Amino acid sequence: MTTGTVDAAERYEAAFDEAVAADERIEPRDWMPDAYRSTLIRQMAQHAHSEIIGMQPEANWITRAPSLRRKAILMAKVQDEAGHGLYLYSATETLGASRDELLDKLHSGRQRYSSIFNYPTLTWADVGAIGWLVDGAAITNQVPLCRCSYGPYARAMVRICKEESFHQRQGYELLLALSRGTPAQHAMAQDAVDRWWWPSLMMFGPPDEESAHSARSMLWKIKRHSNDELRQRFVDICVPQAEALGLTLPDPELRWNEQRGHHDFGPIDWSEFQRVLKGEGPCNEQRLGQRRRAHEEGAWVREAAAAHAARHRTPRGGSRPEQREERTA
Ligand code: FAQ
Repeated sequence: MTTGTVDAAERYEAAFDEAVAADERIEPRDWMPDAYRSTLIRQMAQHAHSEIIGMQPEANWITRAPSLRRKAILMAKVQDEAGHGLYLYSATETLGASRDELLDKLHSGRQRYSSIFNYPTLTWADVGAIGWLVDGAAITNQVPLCRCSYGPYARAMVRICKEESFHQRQGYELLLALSRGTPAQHAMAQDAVDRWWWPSLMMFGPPDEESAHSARSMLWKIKRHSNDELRQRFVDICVPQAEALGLTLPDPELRWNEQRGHHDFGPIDWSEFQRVLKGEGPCNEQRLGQRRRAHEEGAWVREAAAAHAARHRTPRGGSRPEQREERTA
């Protein structure tokens, strides 16, 4: 490498560091370190995959929703999750990763999706618990991502968070209706919260001392808070909400700590988290199998869409093929 090239590389890196320090956004055509790019692709792809795999547990209840109103709300929510996946795949494509490549990595198990979607939805109350807890955890984690240093990701997150907030409210309202319903409905709501509470806490990722990527991601302002900080924030938000719902959180060690100004909570079973990450959760096989099947069965839609796009693509300064045919006819 010549001295001139070294100087230029150093200048680019300094400009990148300054932009991050000044809270400016990094845009797709800006120079960025390779590791920043690959960290973003890893996190954003995992996030996109989570959105589309996350459609499955709730979609399981669309045909069995107890009323037309509940069914319409649930269908809209599941469609929103598909939309979030699409914004995030598009945002990831701005980093030079193609959607085909990302989906291939998901289907072959080379890229992750959130651990939470490997748990089953056993009753209708699970739809409420997912809205309240899973979407609630997602918002807590994602609101700071609206200030992520990478522009396309941050902008996608603004819209996603608005929609997630509706999702969280519909889950809360659903659980409230069940909690105030018959004793059997109340018990069903409590059982769902008992099963979803701990996996929701795991969504925030491993404890800070075991989080491989946090320190660097925070330095680059991709992440604004550590996994444990956000987990604590979530617990503090949920405790009064659970009281208002008339439901209990399944943790005997949960109590307000005056000194810390936060709730203390019991130990998380990280061995369960690791098992789920290794593919040994209750639904890993089912979720990935269903995703692969949906992809294969949707091949004809992708082919038709590509053929339609090619047919309507107007060459620069020229006319569409069918227009040319009309003229020569
Ligand atoms: N599940 O060093 P860290 C939603 C992996 S969207 C699986 O702490 P990082 C909406 C991590 O990838 C939910 N894997 O990693 C919805 C890494 O593995 P690697 C998804 C996990 O990236 C609601 C390793 O562990 N949200 O719910 C998990 O700094 C309802 C070490 O971890 C996002 O993706 C996990 N829970 O922090 C949809 C938000 N946690 O790559 C439908 C964006 C960690 O080295 C219905 N992502 N790992 O092999 C983030 O904020 C971060 O990526 C974290 C992890 C916080 C998830």
